[in-house]
Amino acid sequence: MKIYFSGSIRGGQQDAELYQEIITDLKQYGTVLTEHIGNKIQDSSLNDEEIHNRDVEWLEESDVVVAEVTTTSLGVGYEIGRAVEMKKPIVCLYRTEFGKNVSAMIRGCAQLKCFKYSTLDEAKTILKKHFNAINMNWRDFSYLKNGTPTQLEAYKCLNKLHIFDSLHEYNPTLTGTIPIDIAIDSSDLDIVCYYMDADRFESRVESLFGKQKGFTIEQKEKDGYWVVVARFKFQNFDIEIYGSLFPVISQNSYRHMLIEDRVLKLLGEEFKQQVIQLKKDGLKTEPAFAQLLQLSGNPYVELLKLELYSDNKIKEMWELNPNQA
Ligand code: 6IA
Repeated sequence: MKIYFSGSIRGGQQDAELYQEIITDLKQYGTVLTEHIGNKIQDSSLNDEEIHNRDVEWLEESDVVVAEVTTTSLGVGYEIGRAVEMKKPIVCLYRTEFGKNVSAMIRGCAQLKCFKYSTLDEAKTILKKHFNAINMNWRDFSYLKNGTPTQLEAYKCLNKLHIFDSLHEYNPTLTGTIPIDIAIDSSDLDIVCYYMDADRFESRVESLFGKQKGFTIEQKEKDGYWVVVARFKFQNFDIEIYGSLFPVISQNSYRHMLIEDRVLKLLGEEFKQQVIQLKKDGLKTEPAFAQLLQLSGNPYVELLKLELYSDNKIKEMWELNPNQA
C-alpha cells in the first residue's frame, strides 16, 4: 500500500517532528511516498513546478492520503482537493488546542474522514482503526483469482464483462458475500459505484450492459438520496450495479462488508459456518450477523456500530451467545 502523507511546509514547519512520528507509525501499513515532510525542509534542488508535478504524480500513485491539517497550508489544502477529485480515501488529522478551527471546506467534505486528536497515541489509534479497515484493497478484484471455486467463477464472470475497466471512473467495488466467502447459491454479485451525475452514470451502465439478460435499471430514492440500481444476469450470476453520490468507502454495503470481514476473521470458522447456516435458512447477511452477536434493533444500523468496537468487545459478544459450542 502506498501512502501519501501531507503536512505543511511553507505554511509553517512547527509540527515537522510530529509529522515525523506519524510517518514512522504509517510505515507499518505501507510505503510512505512523502517521507521528507517529516524533516524540516530548508532547501530543494527542484523548482516549484518540478515539486508540484512530482507530488501530483505521487498523489496519483497513492492508495490512501493522510493529511495533518492543524497548520493551515495552501499546499496541503490543494493536495486534499486534488485527492478528492482522484477519489482517494483521505484521512485528515487535526488538533484544536491552539483555538484555531479547521476550514469548513475540509471538515465539511463528506469524502474526507476528519479526526480530532490531542496526543500522538490518539493519532496512532485512529490510524490503526482506519488502516485495519482499508488495508485490504477491495477495489482490486484480482484477489478472487486465488480464492474458492465460487470466487474464481465470479472473477471470470467479472473479467468477461469488463465491468471494472469500463466503469473505472466510478470506482467500482465488489461488495456482498462473495468477497468474504460466506456466499450461498442465491448470492449475487454486488458492484457499488460512486458517481457525480446520476443521469450520466445511468446511461453509461445502460449502454454497456443494456443488452444483457433481464436487464433493468432505475433511479430511486434511498434514505433521502438518489441512487441508481441496475440488474441483469450473466453466466450463473445475478449482477447488481449500485451507484450513489457517496464515495464507496462511505456506502453501507461496503462498510457492512468490511465489518463482516473483520468479525469473520476474529471469530473463526464456527462463527462463519453459523452465519452460512442462518443464510441458508433464509436470513439475510446482516440479520444473521446481528442474531449471532445478539444485537437488538435494526441489524443494518447496529452492525455499523461495530466499526468502533474493540476486538475484545466483539469476541465477548460472541462468547455470550449460548449457541456457541
Ligand atoms: O503550502 P505548503 O508548502 O505548506 O504545502 C505543503 C504540501 O505541499 C506538502 O504536503 C507537500 O506534499 C507539498 N510541498 C510543498 N512544498 C514542497 C517541497 N518543497 N517539497 C516537497 N513537497 C512540497 C518546498 C521547498 C522549500 C521549503 C524550499
